Amino acid sequence: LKRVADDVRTIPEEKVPWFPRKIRDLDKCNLLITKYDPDMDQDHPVSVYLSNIARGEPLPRVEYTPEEVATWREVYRTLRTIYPDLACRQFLGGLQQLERECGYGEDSIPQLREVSAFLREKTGFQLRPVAGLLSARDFLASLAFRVFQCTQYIRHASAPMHSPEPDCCHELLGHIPMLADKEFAQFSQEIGLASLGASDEDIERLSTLYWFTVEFGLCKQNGTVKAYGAGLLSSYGELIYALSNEPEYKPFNPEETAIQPYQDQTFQPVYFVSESFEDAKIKMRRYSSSIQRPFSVRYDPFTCSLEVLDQP
Ligand code: NLE
Ligand code: FE2
Repeated sequence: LKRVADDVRTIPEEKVPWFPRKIRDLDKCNLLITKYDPDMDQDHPVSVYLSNIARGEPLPRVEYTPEEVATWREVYRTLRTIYPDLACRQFLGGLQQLERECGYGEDSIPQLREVSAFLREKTGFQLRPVAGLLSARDFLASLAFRVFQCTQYIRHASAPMHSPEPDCCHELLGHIPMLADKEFAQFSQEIGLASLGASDEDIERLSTLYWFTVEFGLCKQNGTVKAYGAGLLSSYGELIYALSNEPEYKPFNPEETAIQPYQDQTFQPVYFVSESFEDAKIKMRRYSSSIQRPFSVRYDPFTCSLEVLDQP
């Protein structure tokens, strides 16, 4: 009996993948899986724009070219006209605040530094720049600390209406307005907390859930279906398509959604619809607590660090 008790009280370290315990540990969560290699392309802005939380470096400012600002303008203008009909209430509220308080508009690309300061006041989320698509494990881990890793470069001018990879239009228009909502911020952090130290299989399922909610989620509001997923809210082409009745729709149900195959090269063939935000949060919470880990975590907002508790 004693041996059993000892066994369950110690985390078997070698079986649990490493995970960050303090916000500064996120400097080690930088595994890129993007095709883009900063060392190969010295002209690309991101090679100089990375910063480091541990050293407390301020978020780097980017000098965008007139062509880049023109791309932003086109993306902003076209999306702005369809948001009132197609975006969820929380998104519209966040975007209005950003326009009023954070200089959002079609004339200039907002800088991460200002946007991060804005978000910190709204929900405690902060931004950090990243050079491309991160590994799911590293990306999700940062959410546990209310840190959102953001690209700063912009999509190619030839394809403003859809980009297969994240860029600043996607982050600034798709994600940021949602992250200004308290309930959604909580939802995002909880996915992050569930991912810490999880097995590769569980990371795969959580990132699929993230994909079909935070990136491509739809939800019902006052009897109509609206978009809340950032991948939709930053793509004029896919936002219209996703709400056109053409694709397949399934009710959001974590057990089923977590194993739905997906691709990131073109529009999704299927979208998951939540009854409401509240409903998505409750279901996701139930799912997360069913994930088996030999410990539990609690986030301490005062120290921005985790308390790791052995299961009693
Ligand atoms: N398809 C999105 C866009 O065009 O903004 C980007 C998705 C990134 C996951
Ligand atoms: Fe995204």
